[in-house]
Amino acid sequence: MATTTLAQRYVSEFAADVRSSLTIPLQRELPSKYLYDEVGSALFETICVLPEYGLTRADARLLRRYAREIVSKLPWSFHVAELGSGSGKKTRWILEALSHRGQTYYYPIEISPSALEACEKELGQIDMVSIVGYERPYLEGLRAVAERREDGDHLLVLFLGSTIGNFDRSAGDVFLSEVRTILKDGDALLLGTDLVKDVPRQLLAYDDPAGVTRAFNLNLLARINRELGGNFNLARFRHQVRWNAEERRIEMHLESTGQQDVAIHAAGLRITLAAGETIWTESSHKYEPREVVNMAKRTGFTCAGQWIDEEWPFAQNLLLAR
Ligand code: AVI
Repeated sequence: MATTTLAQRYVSEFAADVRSSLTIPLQRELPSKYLYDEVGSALFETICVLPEYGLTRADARLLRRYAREIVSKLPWSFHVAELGSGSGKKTRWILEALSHRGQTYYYPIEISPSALEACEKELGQIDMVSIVGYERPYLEGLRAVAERREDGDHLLVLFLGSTIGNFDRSAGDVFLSEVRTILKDGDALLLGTDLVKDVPRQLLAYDDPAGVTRAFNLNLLARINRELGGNFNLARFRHQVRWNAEERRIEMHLESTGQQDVAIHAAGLRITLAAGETIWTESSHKYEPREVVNMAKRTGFTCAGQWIDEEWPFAQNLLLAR
């Protein structure tokens, strides 16, 4: 009997997700997690250095300036688990601040092996810090980290870069509650959240003049062509960015510039897009500082501190598991 390899299972999961999301009535969608193949991840790294996208710099600035103060709110020594570490650059400040208290274990949790490797290279040299990477999805990795700890060890979970904003608000609550069930009383979560700011500035951050975010968005169609045998004609799609005031979120769409047929072989799918119809590819929710305090309460945490960047409204929120 033929066995299914991991790679085959992954392709069929991707194909099934593409099929179900592209056939949603009224508004077609594609899941934003598929934006991050090797090309998409490289484009995202470039987005992070764009002058119009201040989010990543604000996140890093806060950690550089306040890591010691943040860590001073934690009563004992902590091991650190990071959900989606990326290259790990921003994490240095927190690890350095914690390592003054003694040996610190750092567990980056990442599905991308190349990001894990980059992270180990970047942070491997810090005195008193030992790194053990987990190539797993966030919650699965966090469970594995929590299981290996000894009685009396405390965990600080990092969820930086406002990745929480890519979840719908209700899914964000579910995710934080799940993190909370894995943690013990006295553990902590440092959560980065991008804050609501003036609309033109927010729109420009997702529709930069150099077209990097446009390429990031279109790469999702290119990826479907490459991996699932799709025939999207990228020249017939426009990158569209909207501010949804009611939901307080940026939405990225791909707009079909004319009526067109698309076939995706591995998904067994044929669709016709109307002129002006869009495929919704990502949401990026923005928060009010107070809202994060309430979100913490609803999901089993207490907000022990909030640090806000002046240049680009963004908050680091220290949440204690109570
Ligand atoms: C990863 N995430 C927090 C980014 C954001 O701002 O929502 C992804 C991104 N999409 C377009 N530009 C950046």
